[in-house]
Amino acid sequence: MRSTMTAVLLVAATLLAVVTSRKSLGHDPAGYVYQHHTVAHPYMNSGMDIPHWRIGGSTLVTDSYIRLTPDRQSRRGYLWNSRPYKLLATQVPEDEGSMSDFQLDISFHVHGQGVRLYGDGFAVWYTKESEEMGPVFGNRDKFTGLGIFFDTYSNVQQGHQQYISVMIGDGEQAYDHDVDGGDAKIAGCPLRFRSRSDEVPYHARIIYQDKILRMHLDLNTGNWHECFVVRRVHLPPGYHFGVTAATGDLADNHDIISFKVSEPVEMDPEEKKELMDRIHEDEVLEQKNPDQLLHKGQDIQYENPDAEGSWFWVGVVVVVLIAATFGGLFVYSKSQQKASRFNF
Ligand SMILES: [Ca+2]
Repeated sequence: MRSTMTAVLLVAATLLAVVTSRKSLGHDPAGYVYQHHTVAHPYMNSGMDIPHWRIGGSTLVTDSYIRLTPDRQSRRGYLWNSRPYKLLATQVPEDEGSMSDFQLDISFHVHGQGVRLYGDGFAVWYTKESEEMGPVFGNRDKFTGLGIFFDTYSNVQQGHQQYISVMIGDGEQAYDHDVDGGDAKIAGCPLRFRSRSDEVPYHARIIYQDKILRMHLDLNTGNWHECFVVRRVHLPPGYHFGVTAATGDLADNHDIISFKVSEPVEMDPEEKKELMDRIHEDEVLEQKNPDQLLHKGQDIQYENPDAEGSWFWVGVVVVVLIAATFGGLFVYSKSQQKASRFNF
């Protein structure tokens, strides 16, 4: 099992990212919505339960959102779909594409009182295991399947560099928080998905179709921005959808407004052609470097305030280096002058 999953991981390939944005196609899925795997307002239509979903930890359901963690330290909360995806053969006709294809639309709102201090983030799951609390954004470690991490705190940089990353777990590989996932990540993007408390929710669309996994976000700009595309991803039917969140020393409200699973629709011809061209380019690159089966995509660099900050520090370093070089040359020429005085 281990060797099979490792082989699957090794051939998962992240396409080189391009900065694309598509006009918003709306936030409602265009395909058939699987109600048993969907949670949307009103959440509780009978008693205190959400049909087909389980909550745990700090999760609190209100009329307008499902709060996985409040803006308080050291909390963990989950929302898990109790029904495995498409495990029942009668649920979906066999001719509806691959048995485990899906589109997942999530509306979320990450916010809190902290202006400079907030964390840790939330994660979206499609995994074999479910309802087990643990250290990976509130979920257990060493999961089997898909994890997408909306990380508000960079442990590597010790600062608030918001980053979304994806990992395919084999049940043995750990998620290392100290390095924000490290080499276990197969793709990601530096999008700022946290918003103010008075802002409306943001939207993520994750599509798994024909072994290609892609994610777009609409941060209320009216456009969908690509976060990543990974091909050769193998996710079987029968796993569970879930979303979890955690706070530690730093805290935030992690709210889920809706979580909708639907049948992915055919891509529009233009989008499909662009994707096929990128896959072709990727295959050509792969043939040139047959030893490097896993090549990570370059992150998309969006304009954001952090980028300005980074360029400022790059500028400072360049100025210091130039000053040090000229300073060094000056000292060197002076010492040469001194030496020459004593040499003749
Ligand atoms: Ca982190």
